[in-house]
Amino acid sequence: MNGRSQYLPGEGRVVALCGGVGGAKLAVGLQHVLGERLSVVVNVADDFEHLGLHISPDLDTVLYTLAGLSDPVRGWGRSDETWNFMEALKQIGGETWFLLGDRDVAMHVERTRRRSSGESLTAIASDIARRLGVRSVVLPVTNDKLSTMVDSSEGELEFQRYFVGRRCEPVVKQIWFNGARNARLSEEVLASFDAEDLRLIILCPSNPYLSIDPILAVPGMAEKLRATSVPVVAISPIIDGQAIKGPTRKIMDELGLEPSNAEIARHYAGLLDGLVIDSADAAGSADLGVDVHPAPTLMTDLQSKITLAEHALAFGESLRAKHERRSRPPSKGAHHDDT
Ligand code: FO1
Repeated sequence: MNGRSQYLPGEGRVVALCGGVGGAKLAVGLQHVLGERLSVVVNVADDFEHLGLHISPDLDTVLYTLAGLSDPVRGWGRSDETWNFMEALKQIGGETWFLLGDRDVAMHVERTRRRSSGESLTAIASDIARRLGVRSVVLPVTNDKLSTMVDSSEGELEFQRYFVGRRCEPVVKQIWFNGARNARLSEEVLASFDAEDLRLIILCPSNPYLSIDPILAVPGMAEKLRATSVPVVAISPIIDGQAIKGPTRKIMDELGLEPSNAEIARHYAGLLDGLVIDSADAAGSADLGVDVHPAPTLMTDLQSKITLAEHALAFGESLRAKHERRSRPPSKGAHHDDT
């Protein structure tokens, strides 16, 4: 399928559910095609308090990436960063396991100040997005506290302690989301799903277990996906039988899951109409239980991000006709872990 010929630019809105680095790459491609018609709903379960600051890693990754300010090598933080703050902190014996660049610190200080004075994460993100020249709408999934927790070979770890502090080395036994039971979808997120001209919902190729599941864990989100009258399309993080990005493969192994598109389709069962898989995995993908669209999913430069976005949008359009009358089975995924 040629994405360009089948998507109708200029019509309707698209909502994308997104984690950090991997998902933000696709968001860049989607923003290029859709501009302000894109709403990116971002995971906030990686957020934590550190050095007295409220850090929102995935939100900042999406904001910096869509503003063209992110570091192209790390994927997180800002490009042209300096590290005087960290060096000075180290000198006086402060905590340095989590790196905060000098420019990035401004974001955390300002967000912390505005939250203390009563502003919501949503309002702050929206204002900062505008100031940074981001064209799309960037929405934290909730303004409430939501925290990914990892039960590991080293006991219970808060997400950033596992991910950054221990570099994902401990064996993962279970993942859950503290606060999920009481978290509420923000009004702006609800409005983005209820928009009359909503045309498509996309699950970005973020880590399903660490980045998309916490979004789905907020009460009402999975129901929105099941009940929506527009197609829901996910982009698989599997390329050539491997999970390309970060610790996805390791976590799947540890949770006893095979790193395959079949497993990704099973994980999102009941929520999806279609799965974009990598062209390298096209053979043997007929029986995944959802419509499948092969495309080049490795995003190395701007053009590959735009091309994948165009494929996802064109695939979504092709599913709209089929989608008129459908009845989805209940989700098999248990997305409401809590303590
Ligand atoms: N990731 C790292 O691997 N090491 C870091 O020191 C680190 C610092 C950091 C600071 C601000 C920020 O917004 C993100 C940062 N990240 C860092 C990335 C981030 O913690 C993870 O990639 C995500 O939480 C997973 O999506």
